[in-house]
Amino acid sequence: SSMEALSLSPPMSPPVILTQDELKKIAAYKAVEFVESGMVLGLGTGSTAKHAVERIGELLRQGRLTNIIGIPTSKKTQEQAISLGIPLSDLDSHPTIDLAIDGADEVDPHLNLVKGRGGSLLREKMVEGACKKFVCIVDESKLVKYLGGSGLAMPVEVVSFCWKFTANKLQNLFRDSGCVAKLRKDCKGEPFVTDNGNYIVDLYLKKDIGDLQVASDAILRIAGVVEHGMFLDMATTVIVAGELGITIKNK
Ligand code: ABF
Repeated sequence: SSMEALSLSPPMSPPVILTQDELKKIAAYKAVEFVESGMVLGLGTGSTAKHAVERIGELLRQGRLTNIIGIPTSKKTQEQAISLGIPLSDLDSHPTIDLAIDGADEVDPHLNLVKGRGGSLLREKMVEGACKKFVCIVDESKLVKYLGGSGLAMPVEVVSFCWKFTANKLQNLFRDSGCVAKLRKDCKGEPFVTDNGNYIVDLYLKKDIGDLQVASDAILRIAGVVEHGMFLDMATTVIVAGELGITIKNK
């Protein structure tokens, strides 16, 4: 009978729902599998990259990795790496990096990224631009159809000098996309200051900004802009952790 059939079938295990932080950790640990002894490593910033840095520290401690040199992408990551005993250096001494592992705020279908909601986009762009391989690690919530598509900020680092002037130029540049430019504030309501002593203007877009390379060039031509958070054609691999497993996308 159908009752028997039911009782003979294996017990149904309850679905395991992973938290977003667990997904971030899964992506991070997977990326660290690409790390080999002797590598110069770009160490990312943010709650996802933090898991990767922690894991690298653990493997070093266990002697399963040796001779690693880390190049941190922020003061925060620098502190974390020091606390884990990861030997550090910088781009001046190591202008070529074997592999960087870092998170992102958005990933589009071509593996272009938005980064910088954590505020470290300039150092990230310098370090990840100097890498032979850049493995980006995200949970599936970061996937978007087009950059800006999450409705969250597209960050631009600007000098503090007359930031309103620069913010207005940025807003005008993307007025056809309904752009609103806002100065980022810290928890005390003061302007957020980056590791490089600059401000961040967050761009909010209502629709896509068209050709990303054209947009990038136009942003960088505005005097007062230091760097923007679009990372175009930089990620060589994106590891996405989702409820149904890990997806690895290669360029
Ligand atoms: C860094 O951390 C930044 O480029 C990005 O803004 C942020 C992502 O943070 P999280 O991993 O905490 O979502 O990768």
